Amino acid sequence: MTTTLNWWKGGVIYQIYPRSFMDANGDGIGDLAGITSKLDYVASLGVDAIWLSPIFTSPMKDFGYDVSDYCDIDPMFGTLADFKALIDRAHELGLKVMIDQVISHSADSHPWFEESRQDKTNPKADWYVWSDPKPDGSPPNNWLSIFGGSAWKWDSRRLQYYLHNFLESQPDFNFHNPDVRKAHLENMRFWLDMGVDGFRLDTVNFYFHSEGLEDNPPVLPGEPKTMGAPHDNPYTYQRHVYDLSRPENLDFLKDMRAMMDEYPGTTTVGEIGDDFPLKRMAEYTSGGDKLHMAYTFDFLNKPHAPDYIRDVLKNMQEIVGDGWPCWALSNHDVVRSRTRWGANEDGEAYPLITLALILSLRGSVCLYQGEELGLPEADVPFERIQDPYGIPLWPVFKGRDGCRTPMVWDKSPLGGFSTVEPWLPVSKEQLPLSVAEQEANPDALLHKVRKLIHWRQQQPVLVNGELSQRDVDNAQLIALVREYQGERLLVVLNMTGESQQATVGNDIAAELQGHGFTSSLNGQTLTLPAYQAFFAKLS
Ligand code: TEU
Ligand code: CA
Repeated sequence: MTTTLNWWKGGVIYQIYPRSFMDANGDGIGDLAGITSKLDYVASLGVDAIWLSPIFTSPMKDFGYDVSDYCDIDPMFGTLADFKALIDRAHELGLKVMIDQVISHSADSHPWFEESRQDKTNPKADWYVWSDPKPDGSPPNNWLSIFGGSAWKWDSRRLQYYLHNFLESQPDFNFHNPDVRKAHLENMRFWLDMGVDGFRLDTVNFYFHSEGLEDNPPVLPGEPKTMGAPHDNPYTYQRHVYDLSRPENLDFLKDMRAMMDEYPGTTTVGEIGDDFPLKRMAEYTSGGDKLHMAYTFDFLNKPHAPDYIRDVLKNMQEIVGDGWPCWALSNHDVVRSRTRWGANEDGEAYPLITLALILSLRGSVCLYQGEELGLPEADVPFERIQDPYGIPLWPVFKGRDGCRTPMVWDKSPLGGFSTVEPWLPVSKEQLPLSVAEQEANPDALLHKVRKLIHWRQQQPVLVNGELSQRDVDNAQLIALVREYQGERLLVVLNMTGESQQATVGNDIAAELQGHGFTSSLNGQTLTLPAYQAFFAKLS
């Protein structure tokens, strides 16, 4: 575990989805006291920080990504005192605490929006994005909501439309208004003063819209649809030129960074969904005066073919420059990686080699709760679906509930998560992979993940180093060179189910041990059994 101010650089962040981590008060929904009770477990993984998905007061239409009070805890999760207790315990264990700021939009029940929608002249009239209809009554332009339909919702009081990039109940703020920007920064300061160590910034490139409200152009035939949304979603048919990633955002991020810098050792990681995500990541994380890190959907929605991985890394090297990525294979929005990437792979070995991949890249890493157990996506029956994104698109897109089911702590029917039937069903298929089962089995994945993370944290070159790719004579293998303060380290990964061989060159100085993978090197010929990795110091 690093204790420097730059702990986040190359750090491992464990993402907790609070509703589904641990229920301490027996109402079927996870809470802060539950999280605190499991922090020893999280710390035992060797991670640097936790990121909590939203815990703030909310009508929970989007399960907390719709905030109605930015400076309080939702009673469902506990109180401010519970949160202080959580921070204290985390800090005792050497864990940093990051919280999720959802400032691009609020809940429609936020008092600011309730005031804003009253009329066109109230003090908050300009805090959200309002527009008159076209003469024929239709919405001002062709902007779409990611969650379906037009991004504009008619308000019968103001006789105007308001903008919502997500649910109708998530109106978008007007960031062109300086009071809005100031209010959000003040709210963030509230949490910094309380002792949080950083923020995950929801939809960080959605803050500003173009005030001209121009129509977005279509994605032309043959052009890639690179937006981080399922491809059956018409949102991906547009180039998002005017509704997001506007140039004004850079100045706001600079203001935010200036505030963060008043709190040494704190950090930010932005979520970027964009037509050109890496370009945006470069823009937002370079120069040390905006975001600290950002993540894109590169490994969150695509297949894992070696060519694809090489391409992402090549683009990253060429485009991102001194910016700093945060890699994730899974989170609360996408199908769990074991299922999405590894459906036909070995369910035990595959999660470990994919983790080894992101732990070997230049950047930081997010590990989503349950990934350390190799959990597959849960199959949630239609009657139990909660996600408002999943219901209209069912069954082609089943929404995000399958990765949000309760954490499995033991193999009892409710997984040790709660004493009552939880808000989403516990996955029976996941029970044999519970924490208790794996703790008791020395060969289980959980122990291997722990070993790998602890080992990686002891390798300054893997934590901090620059990255280049090495050509080897076997296209099935991913071969990387990391370099830091004159030291060079070679990483070769076999993500396939078959043994692979390659010639690795004559500059290997010493093979590294202790990570838990096996391989054999004979002269310059490396043999990697299925799903194994090789790490060596180069001369
Ligand atoms: O996600 C933004 C976002 O782009 C996602 O909607 C993504 O495209 C989709 O989930 C992929 O399936 C953030 C949060 O992570 C998400 O949980 C929220 O619902 C959303 O913002 C609105 O706040
Ligand atoms: Ca509870």
